[in-house]
Amino acid sequence: ATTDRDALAREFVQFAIDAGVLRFGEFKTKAGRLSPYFFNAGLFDDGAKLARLSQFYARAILASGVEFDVIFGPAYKGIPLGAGVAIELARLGLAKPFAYNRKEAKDHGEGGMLVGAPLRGRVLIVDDVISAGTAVRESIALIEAAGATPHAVVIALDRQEMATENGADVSWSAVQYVRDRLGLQVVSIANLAQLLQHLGQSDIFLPYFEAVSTYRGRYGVE
Ligand code: OMP
Repeated sequence: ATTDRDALAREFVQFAIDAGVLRFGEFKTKAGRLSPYFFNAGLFDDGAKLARLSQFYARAILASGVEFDVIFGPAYKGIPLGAGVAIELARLGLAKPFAYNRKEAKDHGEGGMLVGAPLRGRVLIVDDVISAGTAVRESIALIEAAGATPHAVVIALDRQEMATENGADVSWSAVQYVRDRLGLQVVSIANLAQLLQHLGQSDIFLPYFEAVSTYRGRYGVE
């Protein structure tokens, strides 16, 4: 059955295609796989696209019912994302403190690696894609070092593909690892299944649908 979440996901997929952020072709992923699609959040590169992107994140967060006390945007890509999401959530009546980190320690002024609201309570991490899970693990360490609780992660796209360990494919995805082993709630605006659902809906997407289905058969989980 198609749910509201599926409808939101498909609306998002179409937006990402229109914005040129979700592309089809041949791309090498971080894990070294040849992927027929790639999602590059860095290409949400004007005010209108950033505003809409933030709205999708905010709607997915509200629909998930996830509870949290602070929004954390990890450097670099998470900083504009976290700011946009904080603005949009406030607009929707859920104003929350917002923090981000800098990658380089400062040798003057306020010092420290964290900027914005103090990290305390349950922290919601805002990121673009979880691929190998490296970035999320770094955020978790930062949050714990600050004495707060890494509680949830929100991402734009869950690729739902096998993680790798020491170069070998494993049967679970990095998102499943973060959820099941690290114990964080993971909210995604869209996942691979929903991307395929959307591609399967229109003849113009047929070649992409087939290429992405084949990829999912080879590397997909669930
Ligand atoms: P982790 O930090 O290991 O989870 O990987 C996140 C990275 O995956 C991003 O920073 C990108 O370099 C990469 N990525 C995408 O952004 N979009 C994709 O569709 C696929 C990847 C990827 O390389 O797997």
